[in-house]
Amino acid sequence: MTGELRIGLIGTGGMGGRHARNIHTKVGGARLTAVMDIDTDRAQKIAAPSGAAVFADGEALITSEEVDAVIIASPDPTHASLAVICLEQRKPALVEKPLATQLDDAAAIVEHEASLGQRLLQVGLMRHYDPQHVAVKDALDAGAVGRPLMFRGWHRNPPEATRPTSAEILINSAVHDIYSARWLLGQEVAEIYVQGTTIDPKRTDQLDLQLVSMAMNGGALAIIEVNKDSGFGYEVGVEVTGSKGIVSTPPHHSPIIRYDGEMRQKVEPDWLQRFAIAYIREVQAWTTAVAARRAKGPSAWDGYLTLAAALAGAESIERGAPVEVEIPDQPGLYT
Ligand code: ISE
Repeated sequence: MTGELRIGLIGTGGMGGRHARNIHTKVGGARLTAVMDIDTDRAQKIAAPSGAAVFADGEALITSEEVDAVIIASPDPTHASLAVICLEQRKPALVEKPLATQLDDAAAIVEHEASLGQRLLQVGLMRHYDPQHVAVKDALDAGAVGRPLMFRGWHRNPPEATRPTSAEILINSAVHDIYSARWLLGQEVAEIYVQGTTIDPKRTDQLDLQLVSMAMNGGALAIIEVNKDSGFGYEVGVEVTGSKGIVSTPPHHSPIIRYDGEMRQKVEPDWLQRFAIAYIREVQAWTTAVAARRAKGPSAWDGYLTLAAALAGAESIERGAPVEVEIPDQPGLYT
């Protein structure tokens, strides 16, 4: 591919808006040429700095000759059908997580992509690009703590205007931590059990704090605390216990201040701040890989497996018991 990669963006909310800003100002070799959102005023504003065309329809954007590659950052339930159009058009796409909200849709996407024999999709499981997570992965790969035995993750969110259901929390939030556990341990989720608690006992389908316990297929264990409303800000970290030691992400990016009899450290308010660098690195890595026609990074297969575990987790809440996660044969494309 010669010249700049021409990117079409579908969805201009918090995440889409951030990707657009990064492409305008921080990512080299790429330019935003098309934008689509049902909120056309917002789309116009996002498109303006690069003079991108504004589309009223996702399919029209994907099929546009002015678009080489697509970012799908629209609401979760729309991801799967838009990803399918990208595959039909053979257009590379960065699909925000979750890849789909229904497992059958995710399976169909994996099957479709595998049948093309070409990786076109990357899924926005962006912990993969966070310098803190990468440092933990590098330490594990270097054998710094021996054989990984257990993953522990914490994922404390700020409150949202609309309270999600327990299943939505698993599908939208916990997929990140499920990905981190698989990636860092190098094992798949074999069984999952989710327990939770709520501040309002009447809202039994809206667990505020979930404790996700997983048995991995290589014998390691994993636990994740997912808090939908921490009450103090946003915090994500991981710790892996190995046979010879423990490696973990440091607490926060900001300085620790000791003053007036107190020791304080600022907590980031949300993921856009906590993962600011990861989002730039993610889109830069994606555009570079697309331009070189060598897709890397979290794949549709990762999207499928993280969703399978999240949905099994939701089922385990219903059943009050652990649920096995079926791991299908991995298509050769993803090995
Ligand atoms: C959000 O959509 C994200 O992707 C954030 O990384 C995650 O921490 C948050 O829980 C999600 O709602």
